[in-house]
Amino acid sequence: MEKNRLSNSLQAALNTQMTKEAEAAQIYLSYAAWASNEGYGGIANFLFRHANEERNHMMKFLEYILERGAKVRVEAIPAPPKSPTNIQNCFEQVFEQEVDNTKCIYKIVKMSFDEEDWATWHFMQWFVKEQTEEETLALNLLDKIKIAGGTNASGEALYALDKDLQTKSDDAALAEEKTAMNP
Ligand code: OFO
Repeated sequence: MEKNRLSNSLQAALNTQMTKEAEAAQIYLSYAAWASNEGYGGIANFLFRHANEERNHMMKFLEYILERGAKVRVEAIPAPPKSPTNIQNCFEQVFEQEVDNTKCIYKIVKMSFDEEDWATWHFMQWFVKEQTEEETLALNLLDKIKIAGGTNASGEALYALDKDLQTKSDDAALAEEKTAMNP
């Protein structure tokens, strides 16, 4: 009896994405370590929390592949890129990394749509929303850094930003949750 409910192509794509989420976790981890070394404890804390989020995403893919009776392939994780040069560069790289991940997520959404694999399509919708949230969060942070002075931000402004990120929520409020009274 055939138990695998995924096509070969979706099984491969979901496995690749599982490793991509692990790679994202490593990238956040390396940026967090860099920020901590630079003395930005709050930013490091924020990035460490995000590394855990990405690891949770990896687990979601792993669990889903198993749930569909398919085979999990645990592979080597590519090394993260070199350390950022400053705080602005750090969050620019975070944003680019998230956009790149969104493109990979969209490819799987399209594949599942084309194959009429509605279970996978439905599973992937959680990631579509999550990516919008993560891109928004990175963009909001880049705005804050710009207001603080960008690459010329004063030590005082960076100190305030670092403090802010220590306790900042890990989620960004999305348009669908907003109202006229609560924009
Ligand atoms: Fe950056 O979020 Fe995973 O998918």
